[in-house]
Parts: sequence; C-alpha cells; structure tokens
Amino acid sequence: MRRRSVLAAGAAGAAALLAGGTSAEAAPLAKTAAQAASAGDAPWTSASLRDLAARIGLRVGSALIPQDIETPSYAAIAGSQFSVVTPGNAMKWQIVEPARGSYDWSQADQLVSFAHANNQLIRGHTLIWHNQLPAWLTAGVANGTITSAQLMELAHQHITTEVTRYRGKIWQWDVCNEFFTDANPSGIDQANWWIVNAGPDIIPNAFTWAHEADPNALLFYNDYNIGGEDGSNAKFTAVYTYLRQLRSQGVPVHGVGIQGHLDTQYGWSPARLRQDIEQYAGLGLKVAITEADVRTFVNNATDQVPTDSLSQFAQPFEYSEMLKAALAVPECISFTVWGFTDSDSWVPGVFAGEGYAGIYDVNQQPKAAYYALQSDLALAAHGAPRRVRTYTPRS
Ligand code: 9MR
Repeated sequence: MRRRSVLAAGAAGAAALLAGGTSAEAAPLAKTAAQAASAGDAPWTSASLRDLAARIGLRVGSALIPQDIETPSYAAIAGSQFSVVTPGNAMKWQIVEPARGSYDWSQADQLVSFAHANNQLIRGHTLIWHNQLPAWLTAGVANGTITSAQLMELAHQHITTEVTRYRGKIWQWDVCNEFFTDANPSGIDQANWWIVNAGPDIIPNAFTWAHEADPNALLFYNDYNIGGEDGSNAKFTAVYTYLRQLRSQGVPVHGVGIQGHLDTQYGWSPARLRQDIEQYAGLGLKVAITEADVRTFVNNATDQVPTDSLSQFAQPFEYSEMLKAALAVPECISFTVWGFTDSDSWVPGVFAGEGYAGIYDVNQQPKAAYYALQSDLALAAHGAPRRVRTYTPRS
C-alpha cells in the first residue's frame, strides 16, 4: 500500500512535468492519485481515451466515414473511445450538393445520429476547401458560366444552408481549410482555386456567414505543417499573422486546427508544436489537433507492418509527444485522430509504401500508440491544466 502511494505521488509529479504544470498545480491532485491507487488495480489501464481525457475536460475524437460504422466491432470502438466525431468526408460540398440545388444529407445525418447516440460532440469538416468540390461547380467556373461574383454567392448559400441545417449540433466547424503555401516565406496560396476564382475575401466572408448561421459554433481555420513540422516555422508564422489580422478586424474566427499529419522519416519538433499552440492561444484562439496520424514505411498496404523496427517506437513516440504538447496548453480543447485503424487510414492510398499511421492495427486491435495516449491521458489527470470552457451544443 505504502509503495503504491509513493508511485502515485511520482505519477503526479511526472504528469506535472509532461503537461508543463508546476508541482504546486499537481499537489491537490496527488491525493486523488493516491486514493485511486489504494483502491486496487490501476483503473486507467482499462479506461477509454474519452473517459481519461474527460477528467481534464479534453475531448478526444476520430474522423469517421459511414461505411466503417456499419461494422459493429468498429462502431463499438468509435462510440466508446472517442467523445468527438469528425465526418471525414460526409460534410464536404461534393457530398452534400452533388447536383446544383439538390442536396444529399444522408451521410452527414448518419454520422450526426451516431454521435448523438454515443453522447459525442461533432467537428464539422469542412466548408471551404479547394478539394472535394462538386463537379458542377468546378466545371461551371472553368467554362465561365459561373462568374466570380456568382461563385461568392454560391459559397454564401452553401455555408448558410449547411451550417443552418446543423445549427446547434456542431461544436467546432472547420470553416476554411488549407489556404497557405508550404514555401518560406509562406502566405495565402495565390494559386488556390478559391483565391483565383473568388478572391481573398472568401476567407473572412466564409467566417462571417458561418457565424450568422450558427452564432454558437466555434469557427476554425484548419491547416497542416503549422505545428512543428516545418523547421523554419514559416507556415505557422504566416497563418498566425493572418489570423491575428482577421481577429483585429473583428472577423469571427475562434480557433485554429493543427492537422498533425506526421511521418517518422521527417524531422518534427514537439517543443515547437507546444510553442505554436501557446502562440495561437495568445491571440485568444482555441486550438484543436484535428487530423493526427503518424505514418511510416510498411511491408504492404494490407498488413502494414513497419519495415524498420525503430518505427515501432518512433510512431507511438510522436503520437505521445503530440498529445503532451496539446495537454500542456488549456486552450487546446480537442485531440482528433484521422481515422483510428490502419485499415481506414487515408495514408496507404496516398503515400506509396507508407502506412501504420493509426492507433489501432488492421485488425482493430490497439497498438502501442493507443497505449501511449492512454497512459499520457491517465497521467494528465494528475497534473495537466483543465481545458478552458467552451460552448456545449444543444442536444
Ligand atoms: O480522409 C479524406 C479522404 O477520404 C479523401 O479521399 C481526401 C480527399 O482529398 O480527404 C481526406 O481528408 C483530408 C481532410 O479533409 C483535409 N486534410 C487532409 C486530409 C487527408 O487528405
């Protein structure tokens, strides 16, 4: 018993360190750790990610697609481990308005129902992006039958229709997605389909229209390579500067989504990620890790066994470091993985020879990365700062 208490106190101290807290912050919680330990077996080893994260008010999510939740074993994990759902594709313009003026909400509705049935919040994804646009829209713009002014008005209608339909049901909306270049210096991509065809006002307009349609939703700008992946931090700097400007102009942007698509073959700085999250928070923004995954080279796309044994350590390590950076900053309110199994990951289809990016394997069994996140969250309950309060949607 005595030994357990000592261990528990040690865990609280470690949690304070991993979460960047002080031992003074952790002290009141050390008692809780000791109590938990003296109650018997450590309960966190069987606790879900969502329950562990809830202890500090963090939401843990996954992207989902409707086909996957039709498999009962998959749906059971999706419903029990996560407290937020991001429709991976179902809310994109191409899916919801396949023919002009003709809407198909079936996939989005299915995921919204799933989330409600499992007491989960929803990250709406994504309203304005250059990919997965309906063919009628891109063709009309290309052949000149849709003018720049008409495109802006169609975007207005699209946002108003979709955000109004799910008003009160969406916690965070990814309003604008991937507008910045990966160059140094970075900036808004002048070749971006929206910038070319509608002009740069599309970004502030989109936030304004979304806010008018659902004043309670948290509105996010979402992008990749803005959380420690880019050694120069140029893209972070450009996005930070732009969001600061939007905020100063009174544009209703409330958060920034750091996608977090990592690859073990590239350098990445968790310390920089934490600083970047802190800087965004300093603008008064909430932060979300929105699409976390860590890919590596694998034997084949079916089995997805890493070809380098070191990757089996690097992959969970990078997940863990990403989560710990998020845990350190209370304005970081959610941590979402972009699909949780290796078999539903986008990675093998896009990056030749890579995979193993998820936290569950191809047989829906938890991997080392799952256990790393689970233990980090268990420790966080004894030292990481509680998340700032955010709006909880009406049910
Ligand atoms: O996971 C999505 C995949 O099924 C689609 O084919 C792909 C199309 O580009 O989009 C994927 O999701 C993307 C997300 O919407 C935005 N950030 C990058 C994600 C991976 O491509």
